[in-house]
Amino acid sequence: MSTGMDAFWMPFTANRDFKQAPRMLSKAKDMHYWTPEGRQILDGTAGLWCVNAGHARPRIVEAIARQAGEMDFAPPFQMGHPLAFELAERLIQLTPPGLNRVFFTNSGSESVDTALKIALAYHRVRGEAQRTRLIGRERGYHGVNFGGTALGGMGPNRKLFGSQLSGVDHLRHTHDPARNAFTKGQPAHGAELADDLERLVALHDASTIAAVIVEPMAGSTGVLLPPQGYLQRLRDICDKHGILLIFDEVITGFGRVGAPFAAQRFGVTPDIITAAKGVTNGCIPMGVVFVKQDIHDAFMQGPTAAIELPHGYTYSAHPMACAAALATLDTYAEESLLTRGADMEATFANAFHGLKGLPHVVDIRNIGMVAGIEFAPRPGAAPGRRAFEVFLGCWEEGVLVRAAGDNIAISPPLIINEAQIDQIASTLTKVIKRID
Ligand code: PXG
Ligand code: PLP
Repeated sequence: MSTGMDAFWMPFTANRDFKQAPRMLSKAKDMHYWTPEGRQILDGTAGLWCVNAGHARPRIVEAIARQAGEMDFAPPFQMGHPLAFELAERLIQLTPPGLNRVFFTNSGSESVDTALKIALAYHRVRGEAQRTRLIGRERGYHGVNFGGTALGGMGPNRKLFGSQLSGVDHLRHTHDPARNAFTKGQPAHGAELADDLERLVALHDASTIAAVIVEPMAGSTGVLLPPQGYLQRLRDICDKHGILLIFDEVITGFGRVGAPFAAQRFGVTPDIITAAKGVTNGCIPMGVVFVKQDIHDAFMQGPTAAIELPHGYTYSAHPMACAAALATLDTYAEESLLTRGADMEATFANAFHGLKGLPHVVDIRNIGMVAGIEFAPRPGAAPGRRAFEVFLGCWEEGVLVRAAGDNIAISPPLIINEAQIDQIASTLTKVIKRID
């Protein structure tokens, strides 16, 4: 018999387990969700790393409603609408110097594939068409489209999908608990792992390599911080060999690590930044690719009647998303949310590093308003079971956290107060103590 839940094939979900014991959300405001039965849940994940200003903020709600009545849609190809231009100008006030050209998409995955295509095309329009190789990193997540799947570094996300792109290589990941466990902020050890890029250059020759894409802080694989000096070393090697450096800031963008972008927090400027999620506070899908002006300008040659970049989406710069994003940026500015993660970092770090010593906890990591807690896998069980049980236990106790492999990630809306941080930490403590 149908349960009424059969038709929806849920994304990244254990469909059969979920449909046996659904976890449903039906309302949200500020720091909280509510279940259909009316149970209140504290949001420790900003939805899925995206609701950085908290839920249903009035300015954003009003902007979307107003825009829906004003103009629902405008074709983005060979036509324009004012909000798209206004939003691009506003966004480049937040980016590192030079990253002042903006391409709109509808998701992080689309931003990643767009950035990879721009990198390939950039080399080609400059007469270096042989630069086609793309480099990612183990334990990276770059979304689920073909480019992002190929460049990503999570085995289970790749193995079902064949050979994907050719000419892709990966740097080793930087997670090294043997040397760095329980570090607050950036770990001391591991900058030398950036030299993997020199090895790939030696192997393939720099003239074949188009770009390197990394998350400045890996989010989905458990909050992995860049070792001190690592990102700068990658930057230096890219510069030396004419390779573009792409930071995937889909999670780290818009305040998560205590600055508007991780590039600013870590003091390293890439050539391209991909973003999504927080640009609209999660409430309307939108992605963004920020490109250095000289990359953009390399395309602006030849006949002016020619389309310089044959790429774009039906919903690029969708008017509703632009309206939501402008109101989101206003809300971030009014409440200084894009730097609040830095102001609250010590409080946040102390709350979660306080879990050190609890059973099975083998590492704790933090920066800005994000923390990762790593558990030893249960011997003989599938990986990630303990973290998943902690997630379930917290859900039962009214707190939403996210399980990522053997890790729990905490990434609340940036409006969270101290009592709510304590509630997440004390709920985790209670739940961790009772799992085996
Ligand atoms: N790049 C990065 C760095 C991301 O974190 C994407 C690209 C893809 O974005 P879209 O909007 O296409 O989903 C992401 C998305 C998790 C989790 O469990 C993280 C993401 C998505 C789903 C789950 O941490 N990040
Ligand atoms: N498939 C077909 C048949 C289409 O006509 C289009 C867009 O017009 C697409 C895919 C791409 O859709 P989108 O622009 O929303 O990514």
